[in-house]
Amino acid sequence: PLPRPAMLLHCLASAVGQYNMCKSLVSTDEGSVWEHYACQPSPASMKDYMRIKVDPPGITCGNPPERFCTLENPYLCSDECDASNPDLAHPPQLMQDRERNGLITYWQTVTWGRHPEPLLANITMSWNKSLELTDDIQITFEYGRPTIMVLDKSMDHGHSWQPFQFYADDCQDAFNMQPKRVRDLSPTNLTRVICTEQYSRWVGSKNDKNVKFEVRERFALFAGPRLQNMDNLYTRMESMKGLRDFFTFTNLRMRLLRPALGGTYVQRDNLLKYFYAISNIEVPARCKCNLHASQCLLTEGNLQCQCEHNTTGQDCQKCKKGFKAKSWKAGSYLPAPTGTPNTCTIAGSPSGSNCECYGHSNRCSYIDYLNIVTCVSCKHNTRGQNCQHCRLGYFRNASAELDDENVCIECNCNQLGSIHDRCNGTGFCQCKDGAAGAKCDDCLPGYYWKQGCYPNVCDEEMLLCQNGGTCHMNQKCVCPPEFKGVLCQQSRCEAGKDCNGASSPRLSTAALLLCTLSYLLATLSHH
Ligand SMILES: *[C@@H]1O[C@H](CO)[C@@H](O)[C@H](O)[C@H]1NC(C)=O
Ligand SMILES: *[C@@H]1O[C@H](CO)[C@@H](O)[C@H](O)[C@H]1NC(C)=O
Ligand SMILES: *[C@@H]1O[C@H](CO)[C@@H](O)[C@H](O)[C@H]1NC(C)=O
Ligand SMILES: *[C@@H]1O[C@H](CO)[C@@H](O)[C@H](O)[C@H]1NC(C)=O
Ligand SMILES: *[C@@H]1O[C@H](CO)[C@@H](O)[C@H](O)[C@H]1NC(C)=O
Ligand SMILES: *[C@@H]1O[C@H](CO)[C@@H](O)[C@H](O)[C@H]1NC(C)=O
Ligand SMILES: [Ca+2]
Repeated sequence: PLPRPAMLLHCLASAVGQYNMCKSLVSTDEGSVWEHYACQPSPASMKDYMRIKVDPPGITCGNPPERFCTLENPYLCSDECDASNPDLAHPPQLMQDRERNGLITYWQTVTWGRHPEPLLANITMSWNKSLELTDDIQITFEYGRPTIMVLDKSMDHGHSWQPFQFYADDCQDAFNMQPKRVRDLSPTNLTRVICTEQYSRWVGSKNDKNVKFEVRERFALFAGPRLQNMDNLYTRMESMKGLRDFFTFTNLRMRLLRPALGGTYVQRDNLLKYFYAISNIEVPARCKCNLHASQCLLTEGNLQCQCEHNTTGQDCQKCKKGFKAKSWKAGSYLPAPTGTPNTCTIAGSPSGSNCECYGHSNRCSYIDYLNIVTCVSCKHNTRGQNCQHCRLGYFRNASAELDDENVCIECNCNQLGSIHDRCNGTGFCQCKDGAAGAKCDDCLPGYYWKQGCYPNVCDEEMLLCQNGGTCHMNQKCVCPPEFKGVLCQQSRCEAGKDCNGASSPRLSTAALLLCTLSYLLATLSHH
């Protein structure tokens, strides 16, 4: 064991600036307390976790068995690929196996028998997890590297893809791009997608088998040639737009567009020497955990960050339930060497000067004349200094916590039946006279609904229509011709009143007689 001071030094050296610890117990005057730091998992060989798919179907050699030869030995076509014989098969998984005893194992395609049709193959690698490159991607080709290929990446599980790097023995000819090397890049354009000729020219199949995507050389632009100044890189990761994303991916895809040709043109008389063969794909990367985890483990077949700081999600990309006092934030590499954890804090915990918005706002503003800090633009139908109330017209969802997006439910009061669109704490609206129900969309007994509740005009019990009238939908009595009135209670012709002629001609004749008679009487008495 190391002597104590040396051990301490050793621990410090490995802890500082590595972001490999999420927390540690430190002793203070008030006793031991946890300190929290920005943290990230260590780099790992991600080929162990990748799922490989090759396209098109039938591109892998050996079904049916076929012979092939090599560029360096073009007239000795005695090698055989046979999918049904384990010793002669070259299935895709040999691109990610762990080779033992120096025995090289490789995936191999069919030969270019269909020339001049291009020999195309896609290799798609999926992780179902956001990863961040930590060193060069390295693809090892046996029997020569392709003369044209593209490396693509996806950051959204294969929904969208973008080129990562182009490779060709002649960039201008293949992609109409100027050939570049990573060393042509400067800190300002290091995320530029380039075409490189470095890995595609014929140098003999044994001399250089590797095609690289240069991560180290790009890091070195900030961290120095031996990556001795990683702090500077991490500082740039925080400040330079797109830098972190450039190294982030969930899937990679190699599009092999033309095989090795041996430094010359395609020789049609011997197409059995043209094919692709890959013995290894190295993808050194770490799980992207947004600086909230130092471990990333395989759970149920998928990589999963072991989230700290009260975060959760595959990439620790959100706050745990009940810890949404503030909006989620990724941890930060700054300030070096331990960074800022940006911990999710418990909802409802006293926060001092720290303004809580329960995750419904990510902006606070200081109101000078009230001397308070208040949340701005509360979302999810909340309102209040801490977005802790529901907006008018909404009520609190009793089964949701204050930091839940569903915390406020619309009152949904019936516009015609209710006085206004607000409701009480359990969602009951305030009803107009005669209206009923939580939303005021019903009527009390004795009322009928017609764009609101109105008292019944007639019914079958208390407000019976009379004289043979019938009650129509509680709204009116339909009366026989001789009667009128709300309940048909009134005869159309009562004594002493003028009767409507049309309805009863016999009566009106009598009335006329009566009138004539009284006129005569009046005339007689006058004389
Ligand atoms: C390879 O992938 C690209 C992009 O999805 C697609 O256009 C192309 O057809 C694929 N090639 C093969 C051989 O499957
Ligand atoms: C991808 O990972 C997520 C989260 O771990 C999981 O729910 C999902 O089933 C995985 N998908 C596949 C295809 O494995
Ligand atoms: C990157 O910038 C450097 C210097 O600013 C320039 O010389 C170089 O051509 C640029 N590279 C690319 C690929 O644009
Ligand atoms: C997460 O929440 C638990 C429970 O309240 C608490 O004990 C722990 O200290 C929190 N972790 C951090 C990093 O704040
Ligand atoms: C109330 O909140 C719970 C928990 O989030 C949610 O499942 C439910 O849908 C919410 N109710 C309404 C009516 O939104
Ligand atoms: C809301 O109003 C209903 C009906 O008047 C009542 O039963 C309920 O208790 C009220 N809820 C609250 C929280 O006041
Ligand atoms: Ca292998």
